[in-house]
Amino acid sequence: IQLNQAGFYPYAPKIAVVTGSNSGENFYVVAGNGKDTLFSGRLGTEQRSANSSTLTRIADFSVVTKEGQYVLVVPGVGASYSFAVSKDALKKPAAASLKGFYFQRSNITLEEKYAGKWHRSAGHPDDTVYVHASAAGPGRPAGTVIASPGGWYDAGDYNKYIVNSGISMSSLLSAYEDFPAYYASLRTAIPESGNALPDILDEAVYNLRWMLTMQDPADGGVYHKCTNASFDGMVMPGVTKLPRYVVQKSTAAALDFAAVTAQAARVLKTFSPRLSDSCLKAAAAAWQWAEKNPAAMYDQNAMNKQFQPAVTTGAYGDNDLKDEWSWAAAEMYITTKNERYYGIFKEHLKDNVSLPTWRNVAMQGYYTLLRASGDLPAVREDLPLIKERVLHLADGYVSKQPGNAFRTVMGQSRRDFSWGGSSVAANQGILLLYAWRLTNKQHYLDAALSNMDYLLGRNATGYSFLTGSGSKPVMHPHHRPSIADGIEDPVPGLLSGGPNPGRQDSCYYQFTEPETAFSDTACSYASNEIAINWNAPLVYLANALEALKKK
Ligand code: 9MR
Repeated sequence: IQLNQAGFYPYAPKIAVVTGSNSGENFYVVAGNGKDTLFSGRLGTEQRSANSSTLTRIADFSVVTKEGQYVLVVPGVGASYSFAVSKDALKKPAAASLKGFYFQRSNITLEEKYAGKWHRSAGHPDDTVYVHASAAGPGRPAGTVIASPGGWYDAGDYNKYIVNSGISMSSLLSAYEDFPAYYASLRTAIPESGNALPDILDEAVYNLRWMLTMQDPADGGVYHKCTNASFDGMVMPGVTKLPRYVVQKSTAAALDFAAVTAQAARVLKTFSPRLSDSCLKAAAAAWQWAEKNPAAMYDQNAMNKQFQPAVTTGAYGDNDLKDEWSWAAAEMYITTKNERYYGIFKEHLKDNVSLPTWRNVAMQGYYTLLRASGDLPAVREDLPLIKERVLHLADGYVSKQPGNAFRTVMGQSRRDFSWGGSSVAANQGILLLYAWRLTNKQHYLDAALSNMDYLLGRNATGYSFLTGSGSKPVMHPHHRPSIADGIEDPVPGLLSGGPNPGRQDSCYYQFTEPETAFSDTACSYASNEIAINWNAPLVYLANALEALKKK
């Protein structure tokens, strides 16, 4: 019996999915004491999932609004995990997903008072980083030592990648811009919690300061990543002392950097005028570099043929930069109001726009324009088209939801199950929340919540993909600290990638269909790694749902 293991808001849809062939007809929602039956209902008709051979029947108990701790019982099948109906059902996972970023911080000691049993010493200091031969320039020949400290580790590995930091920062800064009042009071027990900035911005600034070190002050270009030559072993952060490099400057890195620093400049303006100012200058310099170097693609294989040492860590290579131009132009425009940037955005309005991923970022710019455009004449004319594209995607999600065997938006296409599919679910949720903002129609909000249910257990694997949340959370993510720290529970608040039939890691998978190809093993980097660009949209989604819940 699969359901959101964290629980349900009193005034929200409540669905459990009974999987497998069974003869059950009725289900009962029973109070935690085992005695009081609050509700009994009939299971829906059996359905075969389009994404696996899983058979499902739906138990809809949305009418239960009384707060409490319950189990759902299906005679002949069994009982579900205990779950809550509570106005605070998602409060903990929402805060935990943001706290997850604190645990990814690279160069500081995670003290026990903030990190609990997962306290650890500082990881890679990155105070001595070599300019890789691929990144050599006039002021900085190969081998020049620079400092590039701080920032979050990307994922289960210990490298720091500008492209992936870009979309992750965008999701966090946008979360703040869309829900400032909510975040003003969200505290996650991080070292900066007492200062004037909301915690979500403190967390973002920690990574922002690292990003700023990745720009070459001589020309404004941005190194693609700060990395080992090859991945560290399964050890705690900072144990290995292998050389660290900044590698080739890339157009994608420059544009993503420009977009993030432009957004940060406006978000931080009142909190921290000097940092805001530095961000604005950095954004302009990166943009100019990109204009002069529009075809500096990051092609790791080609780079390795030319330069030593060979670099084999995450590539984040992308050779279609139309969407990066579109996004960066939108952020630059909204921050500076300089119409030249809007002109570039407008040139890209003819391009396709789709759900955001690290390599497909145009939608992030659409969101920013939707949020900020009210009184900008240049945007007004294009706003209907931007809205229509968002609503078109959202309507597609909502219309296919009833046919989905798990009644989630996630999984309407088999392709949703891919490397980091959990971020597909989270980003679909975000898109639906923008659709809700545009229309005030409740069904978009409910659909967004269905994907939160997916992430926390209502899926064909039965796992909650968020570490530390729910009765059956993933326990063995491909995450070096969680593997090496000797603590049974993985580091909390981290989102596993989820089912990925590509199974590029060749680890052991018990099931291999699109929605079941998941392996809760440390081996499985293709289905069970964690990553900042998956956590960040979860932060947005979970906290937005918290901010918008019916009180
Ligand atoms: O999320 C990335 C996915 O889209 C790619 O298909 C995959 C292979 O290139 O890489 C993923 O990103 C990984 C990165 O390269 C290195 N750090 C861990 C990331 C998550 O697995």
